[in-house]
Amino acid sequence: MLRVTSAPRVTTSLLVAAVAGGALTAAPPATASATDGPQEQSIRTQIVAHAEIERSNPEHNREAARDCNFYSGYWGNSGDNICSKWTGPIKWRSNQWCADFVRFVWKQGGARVNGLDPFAGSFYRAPAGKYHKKGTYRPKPGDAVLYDWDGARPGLGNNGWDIDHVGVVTSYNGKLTTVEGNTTRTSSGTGTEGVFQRSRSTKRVVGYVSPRPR
Ligand SMILES: [Ca+2]
Ligand SMILES: [Ca+2]
Repeated sequence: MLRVTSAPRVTTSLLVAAVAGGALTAAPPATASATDGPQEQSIRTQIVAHAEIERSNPEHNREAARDCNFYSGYWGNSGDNICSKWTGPIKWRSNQWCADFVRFVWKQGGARVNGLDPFAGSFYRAPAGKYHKKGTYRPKPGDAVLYDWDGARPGLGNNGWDIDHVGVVTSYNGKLTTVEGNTTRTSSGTGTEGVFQRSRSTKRVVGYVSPRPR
């Protein structure tokens, strides 16, 4: 639905700019959204919507003891089968589950998930998405954001194995707003881990991965 209304808006603003400025060479802002087709825009909208659905779903949005969580259970082969908790037919499993959360939301949103696994670095390694190094790209809603917490500066390491955490971008204005799994409510790092909205600087960001349509 959003793509239907956003497309004419872009056209109108470009026309207004062209008429007012008399400069047909004036380019739109160099955001990658200008290159997204309706299908990509729709997937981004769906990914953000599903991230918010999960964040507000008390059946999914908190881990139990020993990192037991719904999302690792959903993928079936992630981590360890040591959990006794069930959500419907899904038996929870124990793992560090940030990537299991993001790939779940990508799948619900209609994005490709081939090659993604429980490691955050799989978003770099997998063919599912398109990687953009930080500084070369303006992040957009629905992107996966890749963090490297340690080291002098954030890096991919050996084929992405230095990446420590992944979340879903919901907005960007110089600072990131994200929805992430296996994180705490605030940067103080206290409380039960779960699915939370986070506000983050890009200081420890390595790069971003754009979803592709299935
Ligand atoms: Ca945890
Ligand atoms: Ca690291």
